[in-house]
Amino acid sequence: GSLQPLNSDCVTLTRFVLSEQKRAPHATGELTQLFGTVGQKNVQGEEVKKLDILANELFINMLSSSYTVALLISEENETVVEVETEKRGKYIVAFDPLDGSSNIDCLVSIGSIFAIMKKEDNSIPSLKDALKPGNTVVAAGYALYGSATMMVISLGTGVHGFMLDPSIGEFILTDRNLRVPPRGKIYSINEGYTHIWDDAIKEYIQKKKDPKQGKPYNARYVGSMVADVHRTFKYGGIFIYPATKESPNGKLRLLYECIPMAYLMTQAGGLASNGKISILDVQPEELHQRSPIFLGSKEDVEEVLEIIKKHS
Ligand code: AHM
Ligand code: MG
Repeated sequence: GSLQPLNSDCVTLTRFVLSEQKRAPHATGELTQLFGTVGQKNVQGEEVKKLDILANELFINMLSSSYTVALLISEENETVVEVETEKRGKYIVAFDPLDGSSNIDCLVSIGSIFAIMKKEDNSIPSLKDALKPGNTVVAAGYALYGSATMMVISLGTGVHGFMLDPSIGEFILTDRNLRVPPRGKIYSINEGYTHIWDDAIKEYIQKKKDPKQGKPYNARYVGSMVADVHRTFKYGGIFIYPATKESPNGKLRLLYECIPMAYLMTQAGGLASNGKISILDVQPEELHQRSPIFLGSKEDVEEVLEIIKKHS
């Protein structure tokens, strides 16, 4: 067969972040340097580790040695991880190194999620620096390990998607300025918990299935937040992980699951609420705090919020 001509001008992730840096008037290059660490691989395979532990070690090692980070918050670490003084930079990174743990063993899509914040002063990094609301995020993103590997990021100027080309080991810009459709036809929630939902959630999901109230929505639920949120970006609709009678704050974690996704969804023209206020306005009080989340197409989220208001 004929060889595909080599594209000598494709926008790699590194190239994209560099050009974003040029657009920022006071940029020092440190954030760019931080992104530079994501493309590099370093799996030495000394011993077989659980994939999520391995992913966590990779995140911590690569971020700490980027000389850009002061403090790390990981789903896998009970307390904050302080970067040693000599390697310390000005950013704070909250991440879930490998989300969707129940899908690892059966090879269903999983992902990594992160948010980047800036440390305001030169004080020794501490817990209070970690408890920052979503409206202080400077960049966020996720990697989805699906039928292809994709990175979706925002540095505050829209949401952009990059597909990994394994033949050259680069993430190539494939989805510039991703916008979530204003309304979708999909609801995504774990319906096995119907018996412990609030009446508002029951009413909303019932409505989405009732042909008398419009064309019924499709149900889609992978059980990996990154996959469910990525589908919502591409096709529209709503992703819900509500509070229930058993877990009054839902399941998903505010700092490294809800906030990064809320930041991205807002940047893409959608909404992300905890049922009362924007996820980005919630003041975190604990490192591993949970939050209910309603995220997706603007009109779909508004619709469920109306029903919640009516029931409250
Ligand atoms: P994890 O951090 O243990 O992987 O849990 C988070 C995952 C999310 O990816 C997903 O949205 C949710 O848990 C699914 O939970 P459930 O199985 O209760 O529906
Ligand atoms: Mg998780």
